[in-house]
Amino acid sequence: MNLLSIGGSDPSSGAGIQADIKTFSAHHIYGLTVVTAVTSQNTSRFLDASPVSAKTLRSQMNAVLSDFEIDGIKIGMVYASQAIYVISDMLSLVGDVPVVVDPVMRATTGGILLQDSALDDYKRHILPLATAITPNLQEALAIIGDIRYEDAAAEEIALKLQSMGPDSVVVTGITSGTKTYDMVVDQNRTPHTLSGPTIHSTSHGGGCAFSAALLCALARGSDVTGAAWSAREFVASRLKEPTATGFGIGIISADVTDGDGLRADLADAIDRFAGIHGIAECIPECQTNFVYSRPSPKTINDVLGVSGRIVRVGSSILTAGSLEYGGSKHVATALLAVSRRFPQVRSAVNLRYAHTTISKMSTSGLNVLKYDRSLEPEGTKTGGSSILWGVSGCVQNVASAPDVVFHTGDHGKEPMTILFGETPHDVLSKVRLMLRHYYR
Ligand code: PXL
Repeated sequence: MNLLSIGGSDPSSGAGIQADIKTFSAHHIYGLTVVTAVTSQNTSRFLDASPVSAKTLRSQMNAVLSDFEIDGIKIGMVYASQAIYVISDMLSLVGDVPVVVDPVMRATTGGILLQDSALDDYKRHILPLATAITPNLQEALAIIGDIRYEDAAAEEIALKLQSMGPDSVVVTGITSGTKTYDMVVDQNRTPHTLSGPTIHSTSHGGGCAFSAALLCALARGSDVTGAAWSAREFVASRLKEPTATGFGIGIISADVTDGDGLRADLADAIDRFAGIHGIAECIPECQTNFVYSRPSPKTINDVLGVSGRIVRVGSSILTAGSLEYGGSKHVATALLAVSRRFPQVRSAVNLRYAHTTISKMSTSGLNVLKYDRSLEPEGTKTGGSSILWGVSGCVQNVASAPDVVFHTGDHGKEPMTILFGETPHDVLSKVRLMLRHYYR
């Protein structure tokens, strides 16, 4: 997957296109950059901003658009009207991909990121390009430019902003007493309040990382509310330990391993999973989850999974929700059952059952196990732990870890196949093997 960041260069790498590349990398996504302006700044001071010429901007856009398939675009600092004209003109050449607009106007250290004289052009040409716009409250009010909104509720502000062109709006960092929350208005004009612990930080780059992380999640198929949750979580985890590299304010962490690294690995595997030709055929009616556990998981809260599901939409698939510990119940429970006996097994995905595929998988050397749901004692059925009963029973007396566990259903119960592996990429290789059989 390739994402393009169009914005200003920050030589301290705290904000701007450098921050975006770091965020894309942390999500295991390749980042392309087109520079609109070169700023001179460090962690204490903002010294200068110089726009690149329209010709250079256009030629950078041509260079990337003619060579790469772009899966999403972020527009950050544009600075001047001439850049606005080039960007809106060139984006008409890009297909239907998510566009996140971060309407940055002033740097944390004081510099101008959007000239006042460019604001009208910005409203006219940039706002309508946005799948989502991510202002803070001050930026939202500056765009609306109507003093009657200054005391309005965040929801009203977000709705007014939406009426100015973007499909959806995420107003960030709204404070209310001791709480900070974000206000999302989705494309159906439905408001959602995202609240959580206040992040106390003066670090540089939090806003850039938020909008870039939002784009990562949108490009991976999340809806705007799910994407905003995952961007919040990403920024919160990065701000806990900002990097202090200069004498001034801290810079949001550049650690690309994302803490334990599980999230990035699983997200990358889900991306690749979605790209497997014909995979939509393998999504069961109850939909799919793809999970990855911490070492020695005790409960489903040690297992990372998609908080919604991976769902089939026509001939493609979509990740509905974000990656969360405890995000999966059923597939995570199956994984826990296997991991108790074979702790090296830490990842799993459930797929539609197909008889011929299963028999071919066992003949191609995979360890395929079966359980019979109709033999399940009454107690576990009502207790909701059928899967625990079935999978635990299967692995109890086998010598090696299963690659596949399946059952052929029961009255009103859909048959199911679960593929297991040590890592999400190990599971993926088994999915690919299964797909080869599926279509033969
Ligand atoms: O964080 C907003 C931002 C975006 N882009 C550039 C910046 C800043 C803030 O300093 O310098 C280039």
